[in-house]
Amino acid sequence: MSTCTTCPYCGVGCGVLAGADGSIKGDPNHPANAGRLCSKGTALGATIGLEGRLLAPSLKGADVSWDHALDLVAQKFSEAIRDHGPESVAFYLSGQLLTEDYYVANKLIKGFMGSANIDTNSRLCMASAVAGHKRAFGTDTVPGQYEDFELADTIVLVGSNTAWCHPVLFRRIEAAKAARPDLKIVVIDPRRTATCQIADLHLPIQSDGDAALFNHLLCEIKARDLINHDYVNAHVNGLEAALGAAAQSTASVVTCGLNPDQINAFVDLWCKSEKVVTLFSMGVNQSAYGTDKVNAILNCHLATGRIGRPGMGPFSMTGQPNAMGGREVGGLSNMLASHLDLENADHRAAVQEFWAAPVMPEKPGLKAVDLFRACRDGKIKALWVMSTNPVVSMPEADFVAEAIRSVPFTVGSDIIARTDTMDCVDLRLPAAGWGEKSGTVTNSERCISRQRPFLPMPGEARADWAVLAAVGCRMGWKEAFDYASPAEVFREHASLSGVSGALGRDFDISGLETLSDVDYDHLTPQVWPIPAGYEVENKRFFAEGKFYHPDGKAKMLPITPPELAQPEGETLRFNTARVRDHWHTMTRTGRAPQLGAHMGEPYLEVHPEDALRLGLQAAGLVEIENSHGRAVLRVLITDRVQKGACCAPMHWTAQTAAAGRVNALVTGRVDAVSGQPALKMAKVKARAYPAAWFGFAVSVAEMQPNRPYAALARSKQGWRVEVAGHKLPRDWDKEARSVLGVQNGIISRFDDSASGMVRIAIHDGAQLLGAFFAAPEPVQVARAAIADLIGKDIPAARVLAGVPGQDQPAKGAIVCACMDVGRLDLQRAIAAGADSVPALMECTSAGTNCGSCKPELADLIAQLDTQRMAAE
Ligand SMILES: Nc1nc2c(c(=O)[nH]1)N[C@H]1C(S)=C(S)[C@@H](COP(=O)(O)OP(=O)(O)OC[C@H]3O[C@@H](n4cnc5c(=O)[nH]c(N)nc54)[C@H](O)[C@@H]3O)O[C@H]1N2
Ligand SMILES: Nc1nc2c(c(=O)[nH]1)N[C@H]1C(S)=C(S)[C@@H](COP(=O)(O)OP(=O)(O)OC[C@H]3O[C@@H](n4cnc5c(=O)[nH]c(N)nc54)[C@H](O)[C@@H]3O)O[C@H]1N2
Ligand code: SF4
Ligand SMILES: [Mo]
Repeated sequence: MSTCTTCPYCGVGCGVLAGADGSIKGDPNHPANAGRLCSKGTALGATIGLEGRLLAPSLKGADVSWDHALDLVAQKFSEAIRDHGPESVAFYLSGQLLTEDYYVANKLIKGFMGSANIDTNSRLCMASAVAGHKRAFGTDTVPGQYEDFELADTIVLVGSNTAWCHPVLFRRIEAAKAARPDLKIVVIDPRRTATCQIADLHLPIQSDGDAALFNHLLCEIKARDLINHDYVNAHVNGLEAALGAAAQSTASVVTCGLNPDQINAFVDLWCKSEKVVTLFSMGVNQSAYGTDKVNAILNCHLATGRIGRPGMGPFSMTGQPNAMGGREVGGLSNMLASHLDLENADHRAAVQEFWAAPVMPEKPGLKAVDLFRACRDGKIKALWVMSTNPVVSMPEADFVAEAIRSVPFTVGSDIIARTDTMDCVDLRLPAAGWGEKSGTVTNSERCISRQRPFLPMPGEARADWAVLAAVGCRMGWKEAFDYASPAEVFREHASLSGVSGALGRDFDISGLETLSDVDYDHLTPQVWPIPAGYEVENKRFFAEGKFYHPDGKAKMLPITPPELAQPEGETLRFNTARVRDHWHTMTRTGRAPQLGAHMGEPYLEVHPEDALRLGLQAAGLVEIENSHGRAVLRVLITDRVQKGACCAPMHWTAQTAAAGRVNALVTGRVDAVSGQPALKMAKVKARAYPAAWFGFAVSVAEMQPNRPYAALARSKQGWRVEVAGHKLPRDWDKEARSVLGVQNGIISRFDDSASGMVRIAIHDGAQLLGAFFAAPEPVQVARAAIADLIGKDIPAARVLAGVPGQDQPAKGAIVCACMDVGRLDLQRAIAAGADSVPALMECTSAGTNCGSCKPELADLIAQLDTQRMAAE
């Protein structure tokens, strides 16, 4: 028997069928995925074990009862409000909370504590899209549906690595293109990402060149007489001002890093297809000019009336599973609830009456970057962080750690006992995780789906909504927070949305306010709006105007593109991104061996010419530094990044790497309108890290990342680590034991004088406890094969050889996480004649499960083709 639930990772929001035994399948009946899952979704079963879980409340390291913990939170927040006013308390939350959790948190702090200091990691993610939508539409509405990608003639992906970050939507686009090769795909990204594999056109734009490019497009729309005057006259203000600003900035398109042919090809494609979808994601939002970039894109769709009809429109892709739900409950410090405005007195009065709330803040609270600054300045006396890891994910991450530590009373709610953030808080509260908790999430196309439990709550873990409600009750507001179930919370949320609907807002799900508990349990995926009393046939917005500014019209904005930062002297532009198989700070994906094998280390992509200039060696180490912090990363030399730029993934933490937390170097510079930080735009100095030795080790014990360079990953039977040191140890046996965390057992050792490699195996009887390889150069051993030997009865000679047995050819780095196929396996198959993706899939089985690695398979074939051509 399996339970029908929703994936807890990205905003595609795929339906999952989960068994209590950990079996995971895509739900064929979910409209988002129709049975598909990506590598992360497929591996969910490997992440639900109890390893590392926080199982009881703990105060400064000592377990305490829930009663004590809840009383303490209620007391500390009450005292702070009494002594220092409501602005002295704050919540920092997450788009990974369920709507029910989020609703209760927002109600508690805004309506009852009287503070608007509630912000969330969505500030780092969606805030510019929200602000851009509100400026243009008068509300934060994503007009389109996923189906539009299948109906479009041109799809433009701006600042989105869809292939890795929204893989199932990418699969849908891929399938649409296979069925209809005329469907054109454009990727606008400074890097050549895996997404470019299906692109007809890749525009390697300079970072933040987007507004200039879309302004230029707007000029061309006018020049080619493509302005939809009927639509604009009836439904849009601001055309002339927007055109004027665009005309003035025509020169700036020259500096956005593209040549005229590339620009014209893009303009031709966009102009020629009425059915054009422009998807945008973090390359647009995470910028000091993010909101302007969003409006530059929306301007082009409004001017042509290409919005809200099948196959066309702007599409802001949400990142987290419930980023959209967070917007619905008004989880940000400048929102109210149900898409109502905090600064609108009528809206405030309506919500206050609905909640029977004693107080209501009239001014927006602090946005994330300012919120942590206020913590450091001593203005915040009590802080609650829930379902997010800001010590890793916020800019100026070292400062954020210090800021959290300096608040007199801090609470962290997480499923994991030790995260970089949980290490900084006073009181740790164990949360029920995915598979244990119950509620709803809303995906990028406004589809509300249920997350249903299929596992018992472990230890003393509790659902986040229940913990928040219990604190509300203990603070004296029992009537408002005495919820019996998530269904009850959901009904109240739906009912409040009816108030919002009556005030003429877009978010209305009051049709769900009368769901019984049983109906809620059986709720099938539903796209909003869902008003009470009638069916909305067309789930798209704005085809017939009806915008949410007071006059019902949309607004085009005059956009002035920024002057683009040129690299100065030794500095490189520092971009940050995601990898295919890891989720954010890896607290869950880091537990699945198959996911750690794709990209096992924190790395820096650098252009070959920069690598040469800076003396960086392939697979060597690089140290990057600026006034905020430093990191040491593996060098990955590639022309996928531009000269003068570099890029690192955001995922590594102090728990998984020695110096891989790259947000220590990201500045807290924010967009003036949205407050979203420019997470993709720091500057760093880079130099080779002078390692005296490099090592690779596998152990049955959980190792610590405690060498100058260290990156830890889960392997099937134990742990694997990449390490390096800046001084040769005097005693290699001791060093090996220390790295491996194994003090017992017998050491066997082989020193290879030719290569300078030291090889050490530790056995307990016949069982291999650990293996350690070190050399003056990055070590070359068959990592996957050696990791597979750990914990087994294996003779020392076999381990020390450092090569796989004859029955087991070396795999190389894992490309297909589902079927465990490595780069070397694939290269051998290509050499043997598999010269297309289907052929490679057929003979290696790579890509045959979730298909997330297909762009990489195509890339490998292309690389070998290029090498062959060069050789001929
Ligand atoms: N595998 C995986 N998937 C995820 C997540 C994850 O952690 N792992 N996280 C989820 C979340 S919360 C989010 S928000 C989404 C993010 O999804 P994406 O936005 O696709 O992810 P990123 O890799 O952060 O950034 C996308 C691209 O923006 C480019 N970029 C940087 N600067 C600019 C610029 O100035 N202009 C343009 N046009 N592009 C630029 C980068 O080079 C990068 O390739 O992914 C979701 N899905
Ligand atoms: N440099 C750089 N920085 C970035 C980004 C970038 O592109 N570049 N992207 C930004 C974006 S878009 C985002 S969304 C953020 C994401 O950054 P974070 O939100 O900090 O990352 P996560 O690892 O997803 O953190 C979620 C935490 O919640 C815990 N958790 C899981 N389930 C539950 C639950 O049910 N209840 C509770 N209470 N806790 C739970 C997890 O163990 C984990 O510790 O990072 C941002 N930071
Ligand atoms: S695309 Fe992958 S990570 Fe995103 S919801 Fe679907 S299965 Fe989960
Ligand atoms: Mo995000």
